[in-house]
Amino acid sequence: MSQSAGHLIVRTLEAHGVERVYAVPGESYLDVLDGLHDSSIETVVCRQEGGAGFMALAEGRLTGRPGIAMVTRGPGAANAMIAIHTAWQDATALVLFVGLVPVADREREAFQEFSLTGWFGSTAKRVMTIDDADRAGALVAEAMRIAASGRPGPVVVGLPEDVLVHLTDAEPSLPIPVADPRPGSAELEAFAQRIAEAERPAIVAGGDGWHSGAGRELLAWAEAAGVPVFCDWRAYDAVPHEGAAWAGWLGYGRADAVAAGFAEADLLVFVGCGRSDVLSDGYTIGLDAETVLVSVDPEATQHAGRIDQQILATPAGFVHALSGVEPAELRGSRGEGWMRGRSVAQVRFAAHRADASVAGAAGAGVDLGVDLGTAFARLDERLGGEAILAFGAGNATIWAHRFVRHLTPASLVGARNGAMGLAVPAAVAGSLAFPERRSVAVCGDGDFLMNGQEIATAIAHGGKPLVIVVDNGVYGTIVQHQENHYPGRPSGTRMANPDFASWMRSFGGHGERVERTEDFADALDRALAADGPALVHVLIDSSVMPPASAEIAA
Ligand SMILES: Cc1ncc(C[n+]2csc(CCOP(=O)(O)OP(=O)(O)O)c2C)c(N)n1
Ligand SMILES: [Mg+2]
Repeated sequence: MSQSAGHLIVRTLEAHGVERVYAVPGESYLDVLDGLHDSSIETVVCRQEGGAGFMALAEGRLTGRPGIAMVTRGPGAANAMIAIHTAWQDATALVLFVGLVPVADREREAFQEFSLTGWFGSTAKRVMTIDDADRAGALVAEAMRIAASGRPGPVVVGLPEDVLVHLTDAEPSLPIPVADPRPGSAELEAFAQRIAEAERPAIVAGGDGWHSGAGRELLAWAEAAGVPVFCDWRAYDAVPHEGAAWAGWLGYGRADAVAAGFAEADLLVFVGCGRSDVLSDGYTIGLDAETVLVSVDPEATQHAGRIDQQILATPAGFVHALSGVEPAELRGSRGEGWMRGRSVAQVRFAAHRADASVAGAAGAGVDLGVDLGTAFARLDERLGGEAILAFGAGNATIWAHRFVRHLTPASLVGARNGAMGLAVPAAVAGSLAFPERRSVAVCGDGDFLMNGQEIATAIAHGGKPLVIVVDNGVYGTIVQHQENHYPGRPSGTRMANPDFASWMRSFGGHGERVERTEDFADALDRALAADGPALVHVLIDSSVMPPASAEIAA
C-alpha cells in the first residue's frame, strides 16, 4: 500500500516502540505531523525547541532508548542546538528531526533555509537528509541505530518539505539490533588479576546505560571484592547510595575526602565513563593509577590519559559478566582498611546532612532566606531516594547534589556539559514517561526562566513535575567566579525576578513562596500533595555561596 514518506517515517518510529515525540510544529514537516494524527505515538507539543530537545534527551537517558524531538528549519533548528550539544557531550542517544526547505528551493537562501550539515556536522554523530521517499523508513531506522550504538549521541535527520509528500510502497523499517559487547573470558581473567594485585583499587561508574539496575549488582560484587565505587559527576544514580562499597561522587561540589580517595587509588576501573575533565578536577587527580577502561566506545573519546586495559562492554554487559568472577578471591593481600576508609569518607561527607546549618544561608549571618541545607535534607527525606531528579546548572543544584540520595536507577537527569535550562523540561519529560514516579526539577532562578515555559507543556499533557526554584536574584555561579577573579566588581550577573509562585499558579499549577527556613517543610508537603505541577519558590540572599568542599569533608 502506498503512503507518503512522512507517514512512513511515523510508522517506522511506531515499529521502534517510540511512545512520545517532543515537537514544536512547523510548516516544513506538515506530512509527518499528519502521520502523527492517527498514531499511537503521543505528540508532546512543546513551547520552545530547546525545551523539546531537552525533553527528548531526558527520555533517552531515563529509558535507554533514543528520545525523539521534531522541529522546523532555520529558527527551530537553532533553538534545538543546545540539546544536540548536550546529547553530544553527555553521550546520550537522541534523534532530532528537522523540517527543511523543498529540494527545488535549495541554495537560494530560501525562506528559513540553513545548512543542516554546517550547523550540526561537528556536534552530531550523523547528519542525514531524507531525499528519497523509498528510503525514508530505512534512514529513520539507521538514525535510531546510530544514536544508540557505540558511544551514544545525537543524530540529526533532515526532512525536505516536498519529499515528505512523495508516495512510496516501502514498508516501515524494523529496529536494527545494536551490538551489546561483553568481555571475553581471557579479558575477565586479566581484569580479575589486576583487582587481586592492587592495593587500593576503585571503580568509577558513570555515563548512561545503568537504567536496568546493574549498579546494585556492581555494588554487591565490589563490596565482596573490597573495592570502593565512586560515581561520576551527575551520574550519581549509576549505583545506589548505600552499603559499604558506596564511596561518594566526584566532580563539581564533591567532598575533598571523596576526591582524596580517588586520587590515592592505585587501580582505577572506569565503567561507562572515562577520566574526564570534571571528575579529575581538571585533569589534576587520579592521573597516574593503573587504568582499566570499560566502555562501548573503542575510541574512548571521553577518556584522557593512561589506559592499561580496555574492555569493550556496556555497563550492564560488564556487570553481568562479573557474576562469573568470584569476588572474595580477589581481595588479595589488601586488608579491610582501604575500602572502609573510603566508606568512612563518604559517611563523613553525608554527615553534614545532620548539621545542615554548615551548608545553609542562616548560619552565614544573613537575615534573609532559607537554609538550603535544611531544605534539601527535608526534600531528600520526603523523596526517599526514589524520585527522578532533574538538575539545571548553577550553584543551587550543588546543594541538592549533596543532600539528595539516589537509591533507584534512572533517577537523575542533569546536563553533564553544564547546560542551563534542562531542569524543567527534563522533569516534565520524566513525569510524562513515568507518571507513577515523582519527577522533581531543582534549579536556580536563572536556570528556571531559560525553559520554565515548559510548565505549559506539562499542564497540556497531564505531567506533574515538582519544581524547586532557588532564587538568589543573581547568576550566582558566575558571581562566585567573579569574586575569585575580580573581587568586589560584580558585572552582568544581577537579575530581576517575578513572583514564581504566582507565575506557576497562573498556569494552573500549585505555587508556594518560602522566605524562612521554618516554613519550608510545610510548603514542600503542600506542593507534594498537589495533583498537578507544583513549584516551591525558595528565597536566599545573593551572597550565599555553597560551602567549600573542605567544610563538607570535615
Ligand atoms: C545555557 C547556558 N548559559 C550560560 C551558562 C553559564 N552559567 C553557568 S552557571 C550560570 C548561573 C546560573 O544561575 P542560576 O540558575 O540562578 O543559579 P545560581 O548559580 O544562582 O544558583 C551561568 C550563567 C551555562 N552554563 N549555560
Ligand atoms: Mg541564581
